[in-house]
Amino acid sequence: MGSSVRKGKVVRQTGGHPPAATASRRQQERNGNNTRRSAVTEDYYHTPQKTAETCCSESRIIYGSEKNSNATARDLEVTIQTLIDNNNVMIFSRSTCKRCSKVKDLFKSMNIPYCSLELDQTEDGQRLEVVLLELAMERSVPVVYARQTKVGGYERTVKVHREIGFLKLLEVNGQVEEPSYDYDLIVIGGGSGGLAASKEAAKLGKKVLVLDFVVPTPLGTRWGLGGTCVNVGCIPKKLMHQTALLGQAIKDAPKFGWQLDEKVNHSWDTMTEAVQNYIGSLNWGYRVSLRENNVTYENAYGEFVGPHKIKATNNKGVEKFYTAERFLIATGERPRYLGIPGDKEYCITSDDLFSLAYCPGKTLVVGASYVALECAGFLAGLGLDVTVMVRSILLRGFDQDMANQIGQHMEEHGVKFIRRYVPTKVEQIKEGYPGLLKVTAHSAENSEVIEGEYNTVLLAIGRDACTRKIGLEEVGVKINEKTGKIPVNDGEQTNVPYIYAIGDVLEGKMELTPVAIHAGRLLVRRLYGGSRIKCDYVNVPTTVFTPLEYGACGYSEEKAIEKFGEDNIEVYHSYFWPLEWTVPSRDNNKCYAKVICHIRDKDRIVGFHVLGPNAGEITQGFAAAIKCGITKEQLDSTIGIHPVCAEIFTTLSVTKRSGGDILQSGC
Ligand code: FAD
Ligand code: NA7
Repeated sequence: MGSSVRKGKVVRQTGGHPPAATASRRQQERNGNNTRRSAVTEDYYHTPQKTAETCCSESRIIYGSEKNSNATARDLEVTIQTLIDNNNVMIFSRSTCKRCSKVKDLFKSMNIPYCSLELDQTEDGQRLEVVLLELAMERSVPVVYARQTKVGGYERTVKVHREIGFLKLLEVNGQVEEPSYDYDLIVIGGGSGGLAASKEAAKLGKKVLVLDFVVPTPLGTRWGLGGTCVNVGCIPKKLMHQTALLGQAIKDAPKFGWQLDEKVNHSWDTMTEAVQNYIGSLNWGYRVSLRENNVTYENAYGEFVGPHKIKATNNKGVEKFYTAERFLIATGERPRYLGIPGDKEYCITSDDLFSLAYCPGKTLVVGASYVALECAGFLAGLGLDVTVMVRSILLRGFDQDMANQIGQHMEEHGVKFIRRYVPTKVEQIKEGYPGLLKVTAHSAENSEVIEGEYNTVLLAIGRDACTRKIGLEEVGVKINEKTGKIPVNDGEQTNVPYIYAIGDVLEGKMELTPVAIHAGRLLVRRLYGGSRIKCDYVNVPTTVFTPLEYGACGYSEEKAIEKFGEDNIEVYHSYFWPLEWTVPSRDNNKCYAKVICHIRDKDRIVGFHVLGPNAGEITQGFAAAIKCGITKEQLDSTIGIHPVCAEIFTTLSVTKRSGGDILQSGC
């Protein structure tokens, strides 16, 4: 389980002696000389533990990126030369060629690591082969290089093996070079996923480096270690949601006998200071825990500069270079901007909101997904004048029945909605904290134009994966060019086998903190702990912290219909009235419970949805039951807890299809 990396170049004595650092290397280690270390690790070798196939795919993908598919002959030459330069033994091969297989078997039998490129499985492989054969002056594959020198084809390789021996050929001063990296694992991004994975890897005895760097927002906001969730996501969001809930509780309190003699006011400054202080303690805690787990942390921006090699640039512009056997991309996402005049100059995003030095005042929230509605919800809950500008629908991707009920509830509680409009211009009318902004917006349906004045404009129109400026093209990691997201296999491995990705950068996965953490830990346990357990991205529960909270797990009604067919699903539903809401006469028939059952699969519950207080707390437990495959019958036979909101799920009897009455008037 121990670390397989040595600092810098390491050699193995011929004759199978254990690894030993060279004298100069040992000296470097004693001196802690980083500059020397990066110079030494200019050399790059594949690890001997890896199979030849792994090496082969690495090389293949180095070449086969989309960027190179229109490669010129010169590009192809560079690709070939890079592979030769970067590998102690490089075999150009075809997967179907028997002589190629024999050559690879020969190296395997000698336990000599090699890298092979399977030209028949490589994009542009045919063209590559033509250029290679010309360069090497050979007639066919295999073509073998050792220590950057051509050995030749099959016959010549066998001859060298018999007459000289490859161990001899690869020997330097009586020693055979072995691959060496600065780290076993370098994690780029110290957010939810990256921190969890790095600590887990270190616990399993690996040498780990985490790079975390926050590029400031256009308005200059930056924050500490921990990523989005801690600094500008889940944590401050939930605390501000709680602030709004307390405001509601204060309104309810007189009905329960509390005599609030003075007018109750809210202080934005006190709230943000308290929230930021708590975040500061978490930032500190993360640093301590990295240190305690022997994870090296650098506050530096990571960027691939070559195979197995990364550049780390700190905020003073100082660059360092590190190598690792494996890499984990966990760089997350950042808010998107509209690309209209005035957006970056005058608008804020969620990255700015939670530490805003002044109360935002009258606010326009642009966007209609959960970040937008949550922010709009708590700002309104603080008593601010809030408008949401919606391009199309609310909460795209979520159950629309639930989304519309959330919108209706927000509207009834003072949030204004401008539907089917998109902003086209933001101008400053008055400077200040907050100042005054004029927003021009166009109808998404016709040519109508509207204008409005707001103190603050909050953009929540989606987030872009941080993948376009981290040198992925240098190592051939493919991204979805449209979304910037990274496709991975079911083991979170990118198309470059030594590079993995987790969290919000992943294509087609839920962007949630526990997902990033879970995937990161499981990945590391598979890589270093002998585990085979993969992350199950199905039935991940989630909660939207709008004023009326929404918890969900499994399929939305629309998706269930699409997947199983309308006739094959049964939807059971009901409104409910939380006991706590009865005395203050709050919203009867706003809280709502719904389960979606797959009729042909024993009425298995495939969708769970709840609107009401503590929706997240409710959903968490039911998510475990859904993971275990709970059926409607089992749910019905579960005895409820009285008087709580969640008990409604044990008594759902009205199907949506029946149109039966679901209104509630008491407990
Ligand atoms: P992040 O946590 O984003 O971490 C990535 C880190 O990498 C960042 O620190 C970034 O600065 C750094 N980085 C980027 N590029 C580089 C580089 N080249 N070199 C070094 N460092 C780099 N999820 C929930 O589960 N529940 C919620 O209630 C919830 N609420 C949210 C509310 C908001 C407003 C937002 C924006 C998100 C919310 N999320 C929530 C989502 C959650 O925050 C993310 O899913 C989670 O943080 C993703 O973790 P990650 O490790 O992929 O990335
Ligand atoms: P989402 O889920 O990507 O939603 C973006 C929202 O913004 C959605 O309502 C979009 O409307 C709207 N949008 C997108 N572009 C525009 C423009 N140009 N003008 C107006 N409205 C626009 O983003 P979120 O920020 O809520 O959440 C992203 C992730 O962050 C989430 O998964 C969490 O992990 C955290 P549309 O429906 O496309 O018409």
